[in-house]
Amino acid sequence: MSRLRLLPSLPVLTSLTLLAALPPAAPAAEAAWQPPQYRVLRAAIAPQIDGQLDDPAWFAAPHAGDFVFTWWKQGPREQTRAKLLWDDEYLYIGVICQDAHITARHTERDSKIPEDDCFELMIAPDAAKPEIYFNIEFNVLGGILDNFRPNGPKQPRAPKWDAEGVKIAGRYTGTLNQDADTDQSWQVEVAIPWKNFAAVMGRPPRPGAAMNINFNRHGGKTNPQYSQWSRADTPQPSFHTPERFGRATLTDEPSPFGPAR
Ligand SMILES: [Ca+2]
Ligand SMILES: [Ca+2]
Repeated sequence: MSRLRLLPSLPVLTSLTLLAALPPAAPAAEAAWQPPQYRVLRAAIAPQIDGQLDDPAWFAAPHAGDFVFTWWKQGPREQTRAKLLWDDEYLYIGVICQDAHITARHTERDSKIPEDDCFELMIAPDAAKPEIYFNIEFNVLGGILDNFRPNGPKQPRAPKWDAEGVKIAGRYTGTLNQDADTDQSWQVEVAIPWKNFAAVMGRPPRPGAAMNINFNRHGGKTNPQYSQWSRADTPQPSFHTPERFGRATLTDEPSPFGPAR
């Protein structure tokens, strides 16, 4: 299989004339900024990775809250519902994306996933080392682009980093790549083995482990909005702002139930 040249997220973002320079956020808004928080429940029964978010563990897990449109200029703000779960082997992501025009064409690893409607997890697995982070982007077809930044956003990413053993499945309600009609949503279910983060964190993680994370979306061809869980602080679109990631804590609270008492 041929391998396409990697395209970092930043040049893709900044090349879009739609998102020209915006003034920085107002000082008052900046002073009030607090990182969003998420308590990651432990999956009592591992979800089946089939793109259906109907597993009992997902049912009982809260979503992370509304996404923000940090660099919004115009167009509908399509929302996202994102959840995390964990167990000894995996970090699980369940996401539903509101989307009137679903774009998804790329399936080859590390291909131009950001051109599609895609969802991105950014994770600094050890909150004590916030500059060391990974980003894993995926679309509804299961296409993945992933990278490792061992020395922060201003230094080069690792030459090659592919998360191994990732399980992913997606579903959608609507049509793909047919923007004359109106779609409803797409959803993806992902399991990422913790062992991929072994360079940064012990394995397996323990309850109470603190991580810095963010979720981001690219909106695809039509209405190509950028949205994210935790608001970046850059005037130009950039998701590589680890100092602005939200906070996640692994809990030992089981989902949906612990043992009967
Ligand atoms: Ca499932
Ligand atoms: Ca879209």
